[in-house]
Amino acid sequence: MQRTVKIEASLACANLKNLERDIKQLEDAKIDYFHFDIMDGNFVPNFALDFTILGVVRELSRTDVVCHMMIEEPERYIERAAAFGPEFISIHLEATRNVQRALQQIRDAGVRPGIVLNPATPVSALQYILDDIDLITVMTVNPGFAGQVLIPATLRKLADVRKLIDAEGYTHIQLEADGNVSFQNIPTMIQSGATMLVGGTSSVFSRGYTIGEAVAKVRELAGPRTVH
Ligand code: S6P
Ligand code: MG
Repeated sequence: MQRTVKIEASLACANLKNLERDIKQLEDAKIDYFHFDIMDGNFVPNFALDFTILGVVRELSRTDVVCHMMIEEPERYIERAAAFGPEFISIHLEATRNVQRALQQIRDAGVRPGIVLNPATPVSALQYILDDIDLITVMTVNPGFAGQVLIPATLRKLADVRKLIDAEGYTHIQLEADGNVSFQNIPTMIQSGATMLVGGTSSVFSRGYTIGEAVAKVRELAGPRTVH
């Protein structure tokens, strides 16, 4: 079996002064998704992109978007996010009390639901929501900031989530790694079963590479992987 790996560009790491140029270069590099971080200064101690910028991005490009909501009670903003037509909206398991209800809200809005786990959240938390999601994100750093160092235990966690997905037969669910997806970490992330990689300052927007060169390098490292 071959798993095709999709590559995302984390737009929070783009040069906002030259957003149009970066988007064009990402399109030329045939990036699979734009990863769009929304923060509330509460669930995480920071702010990132917002719906105004998402509107600009959607005007500039038809590239599919993964909307990563790092906000408390994300159900308050699901309709707003869905109005921009992203492919996925992913919410944090730690941020809502009624997880299935929030995921259903995403589905009802015509968007594919994703769940995100912070590094310390156990994999077992996924067991009863596999029917409700199309995407699982393992945060490989604590959310809130770009440019952090990967937490090593999260690589084991990726592999544990992969085992769960395969054992339960939910092979349509994508497995995303978010945080310090560096050229160095990519091979292990792929070996651990990731199918979507969020490229930020440590790969797609890495200094010393053009966007085109960086995406090509990520793609080469990620490759289509044959699973036996
Ligand atoms: C982190 C956020 C991420 C970052 C991305 C940055 O809170 O959800 O999507 O933007 O991980 O990448 P890097 O390579 O700087 O860690
Ligand atoms: Mg993110």
